[in-house]
Amino acid sequence: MPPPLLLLLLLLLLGPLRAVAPGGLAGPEDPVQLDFSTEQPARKVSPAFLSFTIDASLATDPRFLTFLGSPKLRTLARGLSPAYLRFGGTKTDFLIFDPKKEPSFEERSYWQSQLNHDICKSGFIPSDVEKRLQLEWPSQEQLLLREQYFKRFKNSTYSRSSVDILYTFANCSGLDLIFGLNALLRTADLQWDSSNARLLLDYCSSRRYNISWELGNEPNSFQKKAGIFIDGLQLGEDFVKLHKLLGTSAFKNAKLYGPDIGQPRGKTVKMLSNFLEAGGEVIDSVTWHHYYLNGRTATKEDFLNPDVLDTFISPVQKIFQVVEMTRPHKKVWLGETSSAFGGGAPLLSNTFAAGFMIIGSLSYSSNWWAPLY
Ligand SMILES: *[C@@H]1O[C@H](CO)[C@@H](O)[C@H](O)[C@H]1NC(C)=O
Ligand SMILES: *[C@@H]1O[C@H](CO)[C@@H](O)[C@H](O)[C@H]1NC(C)=O
Ligand SMILES: CC(=O)N[C@H]1CO[C@H](CO)[C@@H](O)[C@@H]1O
Repeated sequence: MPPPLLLLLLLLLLGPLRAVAPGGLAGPEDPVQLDFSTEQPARKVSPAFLSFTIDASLATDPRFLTFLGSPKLRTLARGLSPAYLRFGGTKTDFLIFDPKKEPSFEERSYWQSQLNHDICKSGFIPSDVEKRLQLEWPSQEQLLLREQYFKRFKNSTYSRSSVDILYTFANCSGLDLIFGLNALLRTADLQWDSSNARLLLDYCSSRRYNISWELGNEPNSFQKKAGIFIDGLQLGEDFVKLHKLLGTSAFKNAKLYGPDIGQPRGKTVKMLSNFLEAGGEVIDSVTWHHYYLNGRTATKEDFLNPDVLDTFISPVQKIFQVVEMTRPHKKVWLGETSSAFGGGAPLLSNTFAAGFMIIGSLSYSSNWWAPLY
């Protein structure tokens, strides 16, 4: 049985095929009768297809990670289980693990509220702390959006406590955590510097956490984001290095996904192909990202335009072409997607209008069992 949400999407998917529009094309005001056939699913996808990402920028100020203790949020997240929870995004490559860092006051309140309780059933942070964080969130959100807009990212450190809060959220919600490691930590000769990853792996194995891994986010735009150019061959070698490191840790059997590249255009195609030559063997799925529109300029008409919906098809074909040539039969995952990049299009990405894009990706990806998050 697919989870209810998935089933709902499958039902919606059948809709357009059976739409009855008497007298030709319906105008915007004309009622259209939809007839759903629920006897046979049109296609089947992985039960974890509808997975999702928590943007790593949430850890920029770790006080806000305590939102993940909300029982309401956990209940909602549990509704998506079985699913992957990916912790990733641009900030992945600007986060540094500091095992000596002390938890913030808010994080300490979070842990105190969990004392003597079953960790998954315990209460949230005290309501005055929660209210203050909620009041402060809009200005934090503006700060994060500004960082994105100007492509000027600062390094932030995260503590053991931050890792614990994230893992607890995943585990208590029945989600499998995929953690994106910082790929911009580099030695003088531009090789990946694995020392910080090693610290994190040591900590996570001491806690017996079960985590899958990624390395870097949209490495095709490292130049733009950080002024460092890393080519596909180098990145492939970096993944091999990470795979070796996992092999000597408690994460011997952990999954590794990558390279989380953006749209397969121009040099990015070459990068993917070189990456797969050099490192394709050590990854469990090839991941790429898709966005339909730019959130700052997208209009309602764009969201409803079938030509915009169809722009998903050609990058999918391109990705499969490259994978087929370099690592045939490797699984391909849509590793991150949404209607519009740059924080989404206000009043559109978070409304019903964006549903058509989700359904579009679903109907097209379902041929390949590609999880969507
Ligand atoms: C982040 O830290 C790394 C490692 O110390 C350093 O190489 C990099 O330049 C820093 N990036 C920024 C934006 O400060
Ligand atoms: C770890 O999680 C994966 C799913 O991501 C699961 O298949 C595996 O059985 C788990 N391993 C352990 C030791 O619990
Ligand atoms: C490491 C850890 O805390 N794992 C727990 C995740 O949740 C399951 C139950 O859903 C526990 O059995 C594990 O011990």
